[in-house]
Amino acid sequence: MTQRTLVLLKPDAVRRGLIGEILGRIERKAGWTVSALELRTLDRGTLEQHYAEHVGRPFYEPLMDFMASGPSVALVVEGERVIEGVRALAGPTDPIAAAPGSIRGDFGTIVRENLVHASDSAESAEREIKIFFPTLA
Ligand code: RTP
Ligand code: MG
Repeated sequence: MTQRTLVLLKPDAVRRGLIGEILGRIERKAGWTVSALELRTLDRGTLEQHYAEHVGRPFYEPLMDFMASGPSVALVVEGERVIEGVRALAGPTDPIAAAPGSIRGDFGTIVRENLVHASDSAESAEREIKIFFPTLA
């Protein structure tokens, strides 16, 4: 089942020089293709759309500040079961609970600064791809 997903390498990943490390893990999965990619500091409007589901949660404002604190890399990845697959590569939200071998498990300690975002369903993926790459078909 070929799918596409929206992935963000968050500002902590970019600051720490982990773009290549994380992109490499995604790229090396058989048959997966990076089909769009951009480095950009995300503005408030973009982040409000992206994190609309979390409005009102206690972590919302600190999350928005963190996500606007420096450049992120946004990318679209296409391939076999890529939605579930990138989330498996990332590991659970809390990096301390994430197994070694996963991106968050290998590099993270703080829940907010957990290095990556990956769409959680086909519906989220289509919604999020439109936010970051509005010209993509
Ligand atoms: P993401 O959407 O970024 O892939 O992460 P996720 O599905 O694993 O986590 P989600 O529940 O959607 O939360 C979005 C992001 O908010 C930050 N967060 N901080 N308690 C906290 O301080 C807290 N909880 C969540 C994380 O950056 C999380 O990825
Ligand atoms: Mg999420």
